[in-house]
Amino acid sequence: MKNNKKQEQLEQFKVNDNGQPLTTNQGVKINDDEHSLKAGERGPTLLEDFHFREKMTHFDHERIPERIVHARGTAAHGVFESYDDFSDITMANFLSEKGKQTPVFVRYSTVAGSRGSADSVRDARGFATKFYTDEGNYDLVANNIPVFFIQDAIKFPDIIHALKPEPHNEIPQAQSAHDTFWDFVANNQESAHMVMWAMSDRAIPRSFRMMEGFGVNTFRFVNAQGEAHFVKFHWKPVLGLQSFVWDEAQKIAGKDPDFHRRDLYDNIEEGNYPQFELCVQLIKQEDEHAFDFDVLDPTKLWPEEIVPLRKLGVMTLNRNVDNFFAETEQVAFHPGHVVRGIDFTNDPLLQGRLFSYTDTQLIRLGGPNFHELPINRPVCPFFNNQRDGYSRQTINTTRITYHKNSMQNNTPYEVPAEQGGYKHYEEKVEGRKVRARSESFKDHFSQARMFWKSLSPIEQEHILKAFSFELGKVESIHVRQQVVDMFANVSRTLAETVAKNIGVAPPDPSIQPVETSTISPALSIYHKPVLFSKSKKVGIIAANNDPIDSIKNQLEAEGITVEIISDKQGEIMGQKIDQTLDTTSPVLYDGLYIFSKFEDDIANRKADMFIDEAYNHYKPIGFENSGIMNDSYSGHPGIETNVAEFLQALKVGRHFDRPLAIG
Ligand code: HDE
Repeated sequence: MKNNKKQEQLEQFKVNDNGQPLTTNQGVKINDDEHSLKAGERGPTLLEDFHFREKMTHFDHERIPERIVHARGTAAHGVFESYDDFSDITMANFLSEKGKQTPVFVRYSTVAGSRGSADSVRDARGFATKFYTDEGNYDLVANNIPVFFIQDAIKFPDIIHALKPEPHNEIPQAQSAHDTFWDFVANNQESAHMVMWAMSDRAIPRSFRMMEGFGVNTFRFVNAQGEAHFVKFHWKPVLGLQSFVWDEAQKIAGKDPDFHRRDLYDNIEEGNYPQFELCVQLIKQEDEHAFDFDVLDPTKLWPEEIVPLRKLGVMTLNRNVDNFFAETEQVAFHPGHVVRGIDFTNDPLLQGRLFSYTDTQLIRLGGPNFHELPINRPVCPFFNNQRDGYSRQTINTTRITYHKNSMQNNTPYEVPAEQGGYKHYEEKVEGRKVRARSESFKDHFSQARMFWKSLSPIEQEHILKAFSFELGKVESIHVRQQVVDMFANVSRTLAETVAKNIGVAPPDPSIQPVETSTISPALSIYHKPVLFSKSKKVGIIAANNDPIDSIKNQLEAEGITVEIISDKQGEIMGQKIDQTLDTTSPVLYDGLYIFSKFEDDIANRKADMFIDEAYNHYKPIGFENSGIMNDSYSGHPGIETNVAEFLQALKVGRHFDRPLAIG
């Protein structure tokens, strides 16, 4: 990495205690860490035992409040490289030059679950990026779904209360399949569009490396001439989009609750660096009212076919954190952390977010000095008259703590806009003070229907199943009915099929879908499939003496991560067995390669289960010898008998046209 300013800065804070003596926090060497100080061997512990008190007090205070939303997350360092000089649209310095590199830190998350919840749940994913630019920190605090449940920030506590586990018994964890969430949906119909996304395959991504990111809110780009554009931000994964199937996602939650965290960590360690292209959609100021959606409405997206994407650069995540707490947990993002050239709009969700993020850091990180934590520090110098407060680290050495002054020649000084000072875009604003919502925000169903119509049949089927699953868990029959009636505005097929599956009346014939002619093929995850096998994971199931060498080598030569699975641990033909049929599960692999039968019948039954499950989840299965292969699968899509075809099937990913699959 050319630009490693952030890495250099973090180095100063790193401590390696390997080989060092044990001391107290005051630096006093400790001669016994096994026994508290007692009055006699069987006597009471003494208050003067400063070492015991310090150790226990620190332990008692190890936890900080988890994030109220997005508590479960994982993060990595990387670098962003600008494709060009984009000064025609923004003054943002990190976009001012072809090849300019800026260090970044990205935290991925789920929204609803608590810090220890499973990775693979059905939920939106957070995708927050901190750019440590030469002109200050810029945070792009994004999600993997381009729209949101609500239009006004004042409703955020309501949607989150409804989504989180129910208050009487704190059940269910990290799931929307319960009464209060769906009651909120039915009675707050602005949620329709995002609910369609949340029920789609987008909400169960295969990997953080294989999902898109969206800034959701509408921001502004401003160039040096003061010309502005409305802007929406997108991250496009180089690996394209991949998702779990729902049965698999639920099983992974038990078999490996850290699945996404592990996938990101392991791939970065392996050198399979995830990459994402940063793109923007731009709308000219004068075209603010030229579309059939309001550009300020966060429940609407701008179809790519209508407002094309412009590529700005590429981000590569190439370094894992050294310490989860210090970096991933203490990082503080804020959509209000912007740099020159990026500004806000009146999007009423964004306006409220601008308050919430600082407010939440104050309680979570314990005071106003969280910007001094190593992970949050800008890489450029920063000076102002803010002083003191909890955990202040800076030692300010001057007497001047106010502006204006003469004793320090009126420094730190204000910087004129022409010389790099941040100046807000001078938007003209007028209006009465009202608690109201614009008429232009009141169409809740057109884009929900556009999304539905833009998807492939298999994606639509997954949405039907997801609605049926979620509503099938809702106990209040009237809530089920309200939801079914609501989604008849989006699709009669959707509402009628779900009604049948969950045992409520079909929606009233008077409720008909809103007509919309817009279709956006780009919304389908199968629109532009990326075929790849590098960094996918294959399990080879083999018994004693199976000649696995050549297959293993061929797969590894393609950059595939291979694990050897057998009935017990040890070695096969000199190759280490990584897992047994008990320590792993087919849901943790992108494909299986099967060798011969085991001597033990129970092992064969377990191996059959592996095959069945991989079959049901549409995954490629290769085999050398049909010994334990369920014959009825032979010749089905993605069931292959040689490595070359298996590799091709692995590149494709899922084989949804399997006649017997029940995933
Ligand atoms: Fe957030 N959101 N949010 N949000 N959000 C937080 O800030 C909030 C919204 C997003 O990895 C909190 O530091 C309000 C949209 C991400 O650390 C909190 C509203 C989008 C993360 C907060 C929204 C997001 C957060 C909790 C509606 C997609 C995790 C902890 C007005 C663009 C960042 C924290 C990380 C976190 C408030 C809606 C993305 C409470 C009030 C829309 C990725 O401040």
